[in-house]
Formats: sequence, C-alpha cells, structure tokens
Amino acid sequence: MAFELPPLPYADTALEPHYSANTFSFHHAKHHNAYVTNLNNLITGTDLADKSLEDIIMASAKDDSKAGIFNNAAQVWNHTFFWSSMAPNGGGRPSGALAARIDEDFGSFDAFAEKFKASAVGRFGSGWTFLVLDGGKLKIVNTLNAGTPMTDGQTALLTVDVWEHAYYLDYQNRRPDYVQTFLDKLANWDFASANFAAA
Ligand code: MN3
Repeated sequence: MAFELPPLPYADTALEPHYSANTFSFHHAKHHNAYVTNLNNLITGTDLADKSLEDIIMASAKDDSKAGIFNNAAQVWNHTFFWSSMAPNGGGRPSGALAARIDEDFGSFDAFAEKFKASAVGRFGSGWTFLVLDGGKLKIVNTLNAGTPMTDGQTALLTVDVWEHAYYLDYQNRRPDYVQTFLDKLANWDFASANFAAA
C-alpha cells in the first residue's frame, strides 16, 4: 500500500502573510511530496512495504543500511506533523494542563519561548526543533536532518522545521524572525495540547 502525500490541514493561503502559499507550493507540493515518492520507491517489494509509517521509522532508525528509508520516512512524518503544528490565528500561549506543565518544567511560558527560540536558531545546519514529552517531563530537543523524537522514546507535541527550505522564500536568511513568527502567529497550541493529553 503506497503512501500518499497528505493534504494540508488548511488552505495554502491560510497562514499568510506569515507563511506563504508560495512556500507551501515548494515545501508541501515539492519537498514533502518527494519524500513520499522516494519512500514508496525504496520500500516497494521489501518487507517494509506493508508496514505503518511509524513502524518503518522504528525499523530503519539507527540502521546504516536503511538510512535512505529512514530519512524519507521520518521526513514524511515530520512534515505532516509540522503542518498540524501551525494554524491560522495560531501563536500566543497554550492553556489548561499543558500551560500548567510548561510553567512547572520551564519556570514560565516566557522562559520556555526563549529556550525554544534559542534552540531553533542555534540548530546548526538542517533539522527540527521539537517540544516533546520525555519520561513525563517536557523538553525541547533539536534533531539533525530527518531526526524524529519517537526513535528516542519521546512523544512529539509541537515542531518547527528549521531546514532552510522551510523559510527561505519568506524570510531568506532570517531564521530568528521565522522562529519568532512561528511562536507569535503560527504555533498550534490546540494540537500540542491534544498530543499532551493523549501521551
Ligand atoms: Mn521541510
């Protein structure tokens, strides 16, 4: 059963002016789509062909002979998760249980936001910054390239893509502005709260 590119959870213009339809036309329709196509080509006719995306990621992680499969599978998962990590009229602060836990684990929302931004801006090269639940504690983790928290036993709650292709058309080299806009205008705290509640 071949994987398919999942549609965006909103119109490609829905996040403008913070994240443009032009960026989505490359980031979703080209980059994300290419990971799906590559993954299908790599698993066709193998014992991974009928597995779930999560099973493929776990089966190929930390196995150098399956690096191509891991990179494409994890990028398919990370991008789908990233689209849901943003929402029209997003940004601001979470509420409820997640807000309380952020205060408990980071001291305050502002302290969390400062640390999240510093991590995302400081990720050298290509990768992702995630808010995760790890052993019952909230953490901010950076991954390299296609890295994804599930392979370390962590539950992803929210992510921002910091590969240059994620922001270059809208922000050029200004990654700090992109990450600040993600926090102020895009972050989908309802999604993160649902992931926290389900963890
Ligand atoms: Mn990307």
